[in-house]
Amino acid sequence: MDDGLAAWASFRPKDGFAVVGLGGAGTDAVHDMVELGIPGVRALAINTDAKHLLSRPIEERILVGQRQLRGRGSAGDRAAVLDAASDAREELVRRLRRYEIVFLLAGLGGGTGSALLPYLVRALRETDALPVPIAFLPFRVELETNPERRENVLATLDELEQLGGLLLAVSNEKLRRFESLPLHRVFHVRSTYLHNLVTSLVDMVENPSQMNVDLASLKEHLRGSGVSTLLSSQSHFAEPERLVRQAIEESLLDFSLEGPPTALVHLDGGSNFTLKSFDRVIHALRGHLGEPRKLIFGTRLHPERRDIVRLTAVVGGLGPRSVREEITRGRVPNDPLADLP
Ligand SMILES: Nc1nc2c(ncn2[C@@H]2O[C@H](COP(=O)(O)OP(=O)(O)OP(=O)(O)O)[C@@H](O)[C@H]2O)c(=O)[nH]1
Ligand SMILES: [Mg+2]
Repeated sequence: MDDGLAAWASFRPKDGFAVVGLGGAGTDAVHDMVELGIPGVRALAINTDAKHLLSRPIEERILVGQRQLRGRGSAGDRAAVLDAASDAREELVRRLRRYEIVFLLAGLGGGTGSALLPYLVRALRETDALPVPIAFLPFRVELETNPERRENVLATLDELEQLGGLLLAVSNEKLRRFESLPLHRVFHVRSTYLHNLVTSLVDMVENPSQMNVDLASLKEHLRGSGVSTLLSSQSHFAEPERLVRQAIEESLLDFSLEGPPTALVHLDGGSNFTLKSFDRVIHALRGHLGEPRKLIFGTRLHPERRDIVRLTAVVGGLGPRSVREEITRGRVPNDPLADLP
């Protein structure tokens, strides 16, 4: 080992990944991910609601706005949260800047997550850490019945749009196909997608595998991805077309492509997953998405998966319309009870 490499190995310049829940929904998602297991990833939660923080055992928990909000949450008051965040700025940046990639998760519509998401993206852009904002778009019924919530969502999207760069958007509305599950199980589906994403990215750079990607390439790719959606699916290795079609149909955001997308693809396969199987998945993806502007991929073999392949992908370059339409489109069906005699 040469001296430079030995020095790097004994003193890693930065920690790898952190997942940070902002506000109630973000914290719940991080808590689910911790329960699913995220070895090597630091978990943090930041909230104005002390009771909620105390109820979620996460490694690092930070209460902001004690002076302004007294640990009671913000009741949708973005301005009060921004005021609190500016007091806590130095502390928050100091805690987060040590990571290479910082996933910031928030449900839009409340005060805390909606205010902190663009605030922390902007603050971390001044450091070497790469912020990856993940916004949960509320159910349409929430937007239609609560104008303040809607305004908070739009204000947050405006700010994120002005900041440009990567924004991973997932829509609660797309979870409706699980509507007969208890509510916490429905949100858990979204947490599982996010868990697949984070563990796939960690695998890509941290665990030597058949095809891995270096950290600099991963960060550069994510930086250039713009508005993005998350895909995840699994199927038999002999059905690559089904794997890809299902991933697109079950994407957590309805999207239309306005040009060639970017794609980050990770495949977890079993002992039967061959180079040929890999090629067939990439071929199917190109068939559905067109020729990506940029594509990076990683794979990992888990003998216990046997014949089942899991695809996890971030498709980027969607343009802001995909998110705006999700917020503005359609109305919820009329109250079914209203038609009763
Ligand atoms: N996973 C999850 N999502 C939720 C929950 N409650 C609300 N959401 C979604 O997340 C959005 C934001 O709500 P919260 O996360 O509670 O808001 P907050 O960021 O804590 O903001 P304030 O409570 O207003 O300070 C809502 O519009 C819902 O779509 C929850 O308990 N769990
Ligand atoms: Mg809250």
